[in-house]
Amino acid sequence: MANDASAVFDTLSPAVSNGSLADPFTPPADSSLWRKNFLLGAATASYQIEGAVNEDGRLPSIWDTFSATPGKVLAGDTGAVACDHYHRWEADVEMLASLGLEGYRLSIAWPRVMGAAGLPNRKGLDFYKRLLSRLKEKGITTSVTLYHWDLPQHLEDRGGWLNRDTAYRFADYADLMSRELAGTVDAWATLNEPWCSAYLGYGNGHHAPGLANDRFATQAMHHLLLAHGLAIPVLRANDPASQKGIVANIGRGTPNSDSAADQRAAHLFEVQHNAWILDPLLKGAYPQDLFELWPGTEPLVLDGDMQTISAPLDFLGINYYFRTNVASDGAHGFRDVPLEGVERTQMGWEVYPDGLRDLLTGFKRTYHNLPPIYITENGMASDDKVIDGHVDDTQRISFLKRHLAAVDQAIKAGVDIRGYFLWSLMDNFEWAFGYERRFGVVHIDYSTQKRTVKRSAELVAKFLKERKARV
Ligand code: IFM
Repeated sequence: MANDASAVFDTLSPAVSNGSLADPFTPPADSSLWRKNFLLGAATASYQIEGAVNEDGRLPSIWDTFSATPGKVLAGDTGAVACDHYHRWEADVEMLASLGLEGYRLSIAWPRVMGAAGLPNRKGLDFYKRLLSRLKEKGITTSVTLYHWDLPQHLEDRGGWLNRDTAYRFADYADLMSRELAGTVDAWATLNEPWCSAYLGYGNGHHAPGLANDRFATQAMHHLLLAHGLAIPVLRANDPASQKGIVANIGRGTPNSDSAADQRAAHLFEVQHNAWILDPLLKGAYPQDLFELWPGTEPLVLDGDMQTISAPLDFLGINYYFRTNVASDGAHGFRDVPLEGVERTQMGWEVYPDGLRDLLTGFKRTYHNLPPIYITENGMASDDKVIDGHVDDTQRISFLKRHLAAVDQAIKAGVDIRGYFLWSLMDNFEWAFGYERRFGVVHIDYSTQKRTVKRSAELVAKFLKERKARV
């Protein structure tokens, strides 16, 4: 974890490094965040930052196809260039290290590293080998996600996640990656946010591949979770020293009133967002309430699948962003009732740190085998502008402080939380919202690719430097 402390601050503004700027970020003295073994890092994902979609033998992914389809992505943006990280990775690693960030969560683009016949694409693999080796040289803990939504298009052409065979192809991919990259990866996550892949990709069509059918969503989810379960033993065999887990996005649903119907609606919201993924992983069964919400959508499950899916995990990655206030829809489900007068981000998402604490403590009560947790994503989008060379992202600073306080509260309530990754290291391609929504702690000028460290990143760096200096 040992970044060279002297490197920290190299990129920081004098107001921060000489202490003349008021510090609205640093956690209070009794916060668990001061523990040196609490990992603090940043996250990105391949399609959102790499660009270079046609280089070195990379094959098309479902997001190349989807973003090239008119009307699917705001302003017609695509990931073709993104942050040009494929070419600028060395400078980006320097930036990460100069901020003192201790961990980096990245994802591998499956279509960059594996051909349609399952053979390795050496040039693509070499990119990740160089990147991961450099991160290790810098003392940065590496957390690698195998699937952050960029499914090879040739697999989608054969049914994608609706085809059970895709789960076996994923296990082959996990096998190749863990044989090639063993020793440079501290933690492997199989999937990022299967809820988004299954529901947004196959249930409402807002994400690639753009299909919209609840029955498709539950079957795609089953195959995604099966892919995860098949990959875990492969990763264990090939890279025994690393941690293995999965990353789930979770949502807080609160009832609009005390009525039994609204309470039930909030329960169903959380079943659909959380238990749909966590129950199969941690209890080996789908929550039956899900099929009350979506009658007749039970996936086809073969003998042994649920045991495969519920193989023990070394960690669970949790991504949290906001809560949703809901009421009964008068039938089987819930409807959103947006609250007035609450703080929101550029995405329109409500800022609600208590939701993170409440969900984490709730999971500890619900799942007796809850693995150690990493917050693998948390952050917010704001319409950040560079003014006189600086980005004053005051809302983000406050957002991060409050969510880290919620993490501290959950730790103090007994939840085993080992680390936190900011989403995101840099502004990037925000899926259906293109480049308009800026989640980074580093600003990207997409016309020049200039990186500007935002105030939030400076304050995180300042805290990390102080923590490191403590005896
Ligand atoms: O940008 C995404 C990321 O790819 C997955 N989790 C949510 C982020 C913000 O929407």
